[in-house]
Amino acid sequence: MDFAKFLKFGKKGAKKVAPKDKKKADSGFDWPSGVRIGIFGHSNSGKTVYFTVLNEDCKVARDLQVSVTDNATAGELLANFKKIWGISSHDGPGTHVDLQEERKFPDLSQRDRILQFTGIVDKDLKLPIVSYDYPGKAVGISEPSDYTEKVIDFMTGCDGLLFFFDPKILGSEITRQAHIASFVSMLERLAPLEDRLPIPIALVVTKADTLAGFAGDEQVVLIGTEEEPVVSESYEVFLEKVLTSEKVTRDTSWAGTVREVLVKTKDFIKVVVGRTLDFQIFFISQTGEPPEKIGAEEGRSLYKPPEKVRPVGVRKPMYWLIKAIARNRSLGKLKSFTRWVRLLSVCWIILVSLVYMYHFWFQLGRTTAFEDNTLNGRIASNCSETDLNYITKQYSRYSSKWLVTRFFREFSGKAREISDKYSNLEVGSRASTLDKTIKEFTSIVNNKDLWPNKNPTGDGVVLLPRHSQMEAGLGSFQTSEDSTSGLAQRAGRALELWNLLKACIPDMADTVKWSQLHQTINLYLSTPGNEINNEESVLFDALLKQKAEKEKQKKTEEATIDFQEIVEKINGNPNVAYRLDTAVRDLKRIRRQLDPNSDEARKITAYITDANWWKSERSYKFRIDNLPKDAHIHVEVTSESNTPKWTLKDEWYKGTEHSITWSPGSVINIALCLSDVGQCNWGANSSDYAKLGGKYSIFTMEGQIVFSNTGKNIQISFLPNLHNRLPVLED
Ligand SMILES: Nc1nc2c(ncn2[C@@H]2O[C@H](COP(=O)(O)OP(=O)(O)OP(=O)(O)O)[C@@H](O)[C@H]2O)c(=O)[nH]1
Ligand SMILES: [Mg+2]
Repeated sequence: MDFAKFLKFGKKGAKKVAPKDKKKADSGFDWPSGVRIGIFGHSNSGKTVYFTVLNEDCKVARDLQVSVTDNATAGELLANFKKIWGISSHDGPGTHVDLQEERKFPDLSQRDRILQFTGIVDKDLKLPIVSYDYPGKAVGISEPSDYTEKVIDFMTGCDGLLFFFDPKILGSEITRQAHIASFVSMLERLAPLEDRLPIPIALVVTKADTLAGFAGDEQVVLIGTEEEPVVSESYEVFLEKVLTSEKVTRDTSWAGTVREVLVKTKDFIKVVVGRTLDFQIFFISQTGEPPEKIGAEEGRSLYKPPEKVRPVGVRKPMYWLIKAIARNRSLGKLKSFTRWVRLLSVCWIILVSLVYMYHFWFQLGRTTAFEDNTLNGRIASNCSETDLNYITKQYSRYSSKWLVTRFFREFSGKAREISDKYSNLEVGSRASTLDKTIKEFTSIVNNKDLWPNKNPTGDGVVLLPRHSQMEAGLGSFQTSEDSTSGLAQRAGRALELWNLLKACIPDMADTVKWSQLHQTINLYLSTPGNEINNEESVLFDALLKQKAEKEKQKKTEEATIDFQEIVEKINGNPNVAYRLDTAVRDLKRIRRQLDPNSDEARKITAYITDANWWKSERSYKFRIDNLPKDAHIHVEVTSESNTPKWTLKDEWYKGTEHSITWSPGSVINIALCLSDVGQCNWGANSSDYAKLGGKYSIFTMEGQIVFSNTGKNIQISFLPNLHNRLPVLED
């Protein structure tokens, strides 16, 4: 992007046109590109002489140099120079001689001329300048000419203006008013009344050599640097301050002249002061000395240039104007830049606001509104799974939106947390639904009256609505859950046990079926990774118990007297070692005497199989029901010959559930720590210690354990109860 062009955008009025485009103004006049300097002066005000003398004066100056860039301008200036200085040239064969002839001022301009030159200020600031000399009567209000429109067009597109004022009209009230009025009306085209004047403007009083008290260079610039602020004041303040300045009061005659000029140009000064800081008043003389009057023609006297033309102050107005224009341009660029920055800032604020509004009102607002509408005044835990699922999805969708993940990351994170919480509630609610269904199953198992009846006309059982409902409840977890999820697996286990129970009911005497149920429960308990919760353990216990009751019922119908005695002896002995070892040994001996295909032999085999289950290394789940206040325990299982190393680095508290891996003969070491966690060194420095030994030490862990040194005790339950799982001999 062209940065310069970018900055120029936004200039006002005539200045809005970039230099390149200034060639062709709206009115259709063609003007060359460059910094446009307008000299607004009526006929005889000294414009043509000014351009000529300025060109000569700049040739030896340092502060301002002009270098004419086109031949037409150079030719015009040379011709006028020769006239004023009285030089003519004679070209003979091989010779070129300058001759002195009579000096005279150029005639009043009859046609216009565009003047182009490069202005070099203080040797470093170089600007292409375009100026314009024209017949002065074109700007007279009363005498419009062919050039009037063109001159106005040039002036209104100028970068700086000099108002040439001929002091000879000071005495003529009407002419003076007319001249000032035409300049003021031109200024109003530049900037409507009251508006800031956008370009530097100077009043140049020409022919100052004719003014009383004018003594030369010191009086050229009226407003000294220290008085510059007065141009922002009202006319009255301006007048008073200028007239009381040391520079003016130094010479009373000069003070009088200045007062007269300022008073008589009041209408012009009033228009300018207060509207621009770029205002100055110059007094210049192109000739230096008053020219000698040689005659008169219509409306003016005729003069002859003095013998020595010594211009006074002619460079000053041009120097001041070029500098002010350059300063304004850099300020203008800065202003454009500021304007752009402001515009961009506003756009940015609007854009950011829109993004925020879209996010907060639409994206977030819609999500929270969905939540509010769905909850409808209820607390989340009272909502249905469908509702919870709906809210979870809304928050999850919101958290992954493009805008949210990029610009509102914190909101995205929070929404994900909320979504997870609703999702957990949903899972929690499903888990509690499943728990309720399993409890229903347990209560059916515990009350035989609630069992399904045997189908009188065929196989299987007749389900009551309660059974079908429970069965469908369990089945729903199989279809709606991920089959690997804990809930789906728990429901699957319960459903399988329900089916096994249904298979048992038609023939209560079928011990194989009951054994299958028993084995299945044991398999569930011993499979690592199975998450058996409390409700499920209770169900297992209930099912194991039911089997024993069925056996008792069969006793009167089928058992032989001897076998019945053995059954009572074995099942009636609560000693673990007896049930798992002694009874097995005795039964094996009895079985040898029986017919291997007999019912009794089959029952004994089933007992031995159940008893053997305890012989392998297995994982057992338990819950710590009670501990002394603030206490925790460490548990380590070792072989009989080893002492615990307490390297598990895990402490267990009241109410928590854990598992240990145990095989017959293993020692269970329990360290009880009554005080701070850190001091016990993971059990090595415990408050008390219990070593549970013996072949079936795990059974001694069930129930109350008393610590001998401190007298404290703890309470542990296995899930499900170990004693209930001891093998039972069917009768
Ligand atoms: N006293 C005095 N008279 C001057 C000076 N410069 C010019 N004049 C007189 O003013 C007359 C007009 O000067 P010009 O430069 O031709 O005036 P102009 O503004 O070009 O007039 P138009 O071409 O009609 O617009 C000259 O003929 C001189 O008589 C000056 O420095 N001092
Ligand atoms: Mg002229």
